[in-house]
Amino acid sequence: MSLTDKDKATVRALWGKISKSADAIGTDALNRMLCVYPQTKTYFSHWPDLSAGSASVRAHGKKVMGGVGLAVQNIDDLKKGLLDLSEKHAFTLRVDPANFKILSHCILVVIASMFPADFPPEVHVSVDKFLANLALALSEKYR
Ligand code: HNI
Repeated sequence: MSLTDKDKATVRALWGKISKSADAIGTDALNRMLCVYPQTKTYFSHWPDLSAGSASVRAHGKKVMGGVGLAVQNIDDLKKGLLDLSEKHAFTLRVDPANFKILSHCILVVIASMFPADFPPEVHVSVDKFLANLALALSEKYR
């Protein structure tokens, strides 16, 4: 499960190609999470509008992808790099960590659909491992 040097190089290279579209990826991934897994809406009941592409969804998509960018920067030590974010989700936001896998999956689907030419199976496997490790690192403070 741990990332090899090849996985890390693959994720960094892909991020270099897609990070300029991070806001759009984040918005689409959140739209999908809220639509396909409506139980996740409970965490955002304070937003004025949870519908697809709303200002709240766009603003939050940007924040989430900022977190993914932080993870790429800290790919050599995700647990350390995401510790503050993990603490916030565990103790302030109280998000069930099962949801990290759900959003990670949505991000994977969006990257695959927006960048099909950059997403052959060998990239898919490295990105899947990266997102699984990101979800695990976000869960760190829960234990
Ligand atoms: Ni998450 C806030 C990153 C998954 C619910 N989240 C943030 C912030 C970042 C972030 C960054 C802003 C923190 C701050 O203000 O200091 N979240 C991430 C990342 C993932 C993730 C990188 C996984 C890929 N968050 C989730 C999931 C849920 C979630 C799966 C719930 C289903 N996050 C929240 C909520 C907030 C939040 C709720 C506060 C939002 C607000 O508007 O109040």
